Amino acid sequence: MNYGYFDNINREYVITRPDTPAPWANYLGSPEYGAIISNNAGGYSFVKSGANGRILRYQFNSEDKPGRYLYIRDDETKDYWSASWQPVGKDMSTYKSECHHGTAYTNMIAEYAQIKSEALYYVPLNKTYEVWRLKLTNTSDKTRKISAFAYAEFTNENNYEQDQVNLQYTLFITRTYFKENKIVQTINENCNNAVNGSTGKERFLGLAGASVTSYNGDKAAFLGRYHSYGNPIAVENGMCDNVLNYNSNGCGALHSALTIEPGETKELVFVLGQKNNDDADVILKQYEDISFVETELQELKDYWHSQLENLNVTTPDSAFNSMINTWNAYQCFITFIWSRAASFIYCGQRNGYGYRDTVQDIQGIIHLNPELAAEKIRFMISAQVDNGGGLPLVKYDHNAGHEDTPDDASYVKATGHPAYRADDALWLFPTVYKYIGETGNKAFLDEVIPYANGGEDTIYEHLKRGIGFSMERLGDHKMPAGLHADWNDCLRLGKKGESSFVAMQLYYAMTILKEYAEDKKDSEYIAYLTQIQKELGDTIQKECWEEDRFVRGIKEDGQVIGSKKDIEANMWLNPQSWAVISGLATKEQAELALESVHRELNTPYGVRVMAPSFQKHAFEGALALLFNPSTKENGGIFSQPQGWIILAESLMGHGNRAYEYFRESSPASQNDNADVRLLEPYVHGQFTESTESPFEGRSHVHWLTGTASTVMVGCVEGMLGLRPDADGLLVQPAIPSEWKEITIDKVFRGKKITIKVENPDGAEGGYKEFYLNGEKMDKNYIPAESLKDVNEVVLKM
Ligand code: IFM
Repeated sequence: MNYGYFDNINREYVITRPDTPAPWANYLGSPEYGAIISNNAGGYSFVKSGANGRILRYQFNSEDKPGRYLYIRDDETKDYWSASWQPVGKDMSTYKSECHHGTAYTNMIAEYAQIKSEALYYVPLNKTYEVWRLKLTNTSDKTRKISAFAYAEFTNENNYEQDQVNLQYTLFITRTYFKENKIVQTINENCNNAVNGSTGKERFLGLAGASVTSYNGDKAAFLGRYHSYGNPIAVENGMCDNVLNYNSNGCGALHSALTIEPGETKELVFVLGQKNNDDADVILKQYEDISFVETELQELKDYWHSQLENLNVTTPDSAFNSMINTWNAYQCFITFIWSRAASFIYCGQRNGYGYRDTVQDIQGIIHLNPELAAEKIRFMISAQVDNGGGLPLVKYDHNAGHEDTPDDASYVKATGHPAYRADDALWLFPTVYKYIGETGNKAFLDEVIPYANGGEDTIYEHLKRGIGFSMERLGDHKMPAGLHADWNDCLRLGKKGESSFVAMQLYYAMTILKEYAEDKKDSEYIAYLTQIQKELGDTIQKECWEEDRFVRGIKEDGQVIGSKKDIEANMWLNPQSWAVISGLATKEQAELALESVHRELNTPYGVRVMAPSFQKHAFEGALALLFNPSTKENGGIFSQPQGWIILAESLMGHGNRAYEYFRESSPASQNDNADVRLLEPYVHGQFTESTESPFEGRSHVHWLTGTASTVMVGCVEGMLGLRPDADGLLVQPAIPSEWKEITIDKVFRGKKITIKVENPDGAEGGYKEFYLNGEKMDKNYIPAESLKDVNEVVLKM
């Protein structure tokens, strides 16, 4: 069963049935002013921090309520409904609706009782307030008396936990006022610096384009006793009773009574934000000319669509196209901007960026906006400690050069991160490599960036210290020590335990840095890297290769983890994919390991992170045991590694396998399986339940996941084979045999390239001929200096 479709032209996902199996969300604004909205208008807003700047209340782990509600009432029949299907929830046989989730806007179109409504929600570009535009059209042939109500449930305190639980305090600190055309809510209004230096706050919900007929600033007065969001007494009565809150829960509720002639459309603009009265007036004034909304909407679309323009692919699979051209790309931007700040699962409590998550997130947008990526790379490098390790959590108020580190009790107390993780800084290597490849900006390596705790160095030297960090912390077998954890937060091998995954990351980092060292003719360092990489490679081969797989690691006490002999967890995904990505595996090992993955870990919904799940034979430190079998790190289909296995298969020229894995795990490919998957068919989640779960195929933790970037990289560098390096672009697709032709439009260093891949014989990798602007090339490589402004490339497979 499906609940909607991809509109690729408008870059929208259109929900045609509102009773989706979960709230299907969209992101508006940015964490400066962030808003999350579901297809039933559930959601919340905040200023700067999901946890400390919450202005709209939302009940987590509940029923997608409350939200930005717009109610419509026929004042003659007294029937009422909402512009989103919920909260009133009219019978779907008479209530028709479409929710258009677009790039940073959501538009809900509904028709009921011969009134067509359009509720458009957005945060104007670079602004810190939100707009709800309600359009009402009378599609009947008689004059209609219609009441429109807007309802916003303000928190009583910006800290969302305080708002939810510290009621003996928070219920008594707010008031609402009706001022002209708006409800103004004050918090601690007498407080201006008088107590603890704190200042009061003001929020508002205002109306432009019509006059306010009645209002409420008190939640209980608007909803009524024993009523709820689905049947507020004010809407039932067709009139608010103008009660404001004092020592109770506040809200903004505005009612406007309208007369709409046949065929006529009336528009109202509600604006919400955390602003004082004067600023709110200035903001509202702009919307007196209602066409301003269209201007702002166009601005938003132009901005976002321009962000997505650098790559456009046309393949025979529209799910692949929708994901790569719009939705996966858009999700990459959302994870890049929002990190793990706020969703319907993340309540916003994190006070910083996870190091590895953020450095990984950057990878997803490099091909679309490399300079935006570069800014964040610089920022993350400034969070590298002078010992070469990354700060596990980079605080939102990170002050490069002046930070404490995991060696300081103060850092541990402030962040809850007790120690360094083995992998954090190693993610910098592929990320920097991708940026330099996309731009050709080798001078990036010479930029000087501070260390988190003082001192500064060029990026090149920062990278050297990254290698040094691992090399100074080797375990007994001379592989990098596991420290607190590696990519897998649930795997505690012990401080001196060793992770094969990190060893492979380090091996790969050395390859990347050697390329830069060669460019810089840093001969002493090249010799050093060559030697340590050889030793590391030999060690991994000796300690970690077992017949047809690489093991997952070695515990501090010498126990091998992920051995074929183990009863549980005897096959792990990441060491197999990374053995290929890192270039460590021989061809024979790569083929064997990838085949083992397919045989032992593949399921109809993607590849399990390991199997069998821990149940009775977990080792001490296998925290995955905390989860039910086939869930998350305990044998679930962790989504992030799907990107790595797609990449690994592609690097081996296995287009059919790469595509098989893409289809199994891609949200768009499961558009018709929404009742099983539950999550939005346009975004990746964190994981999918696998075979031992009674709910195999159900996915969880929407939107904010590193999966966006890894799958993007797996598809773009892997399947499409677009692999830039400092000097040009390698084109090496690995596509399913059934794709006879694909076209890729890419902007590369400001030049347009159209790549036509012709595959008449049904190959899945490799190429026979390669042409650049009609000239046959001896390799499938485009030297950057040969590019014209507009280029035609043909690759015959
Ligand atoms: O790698 C981690 C990530 O940093 C946070 N979510 C879970 C992943 C796997 O443990």
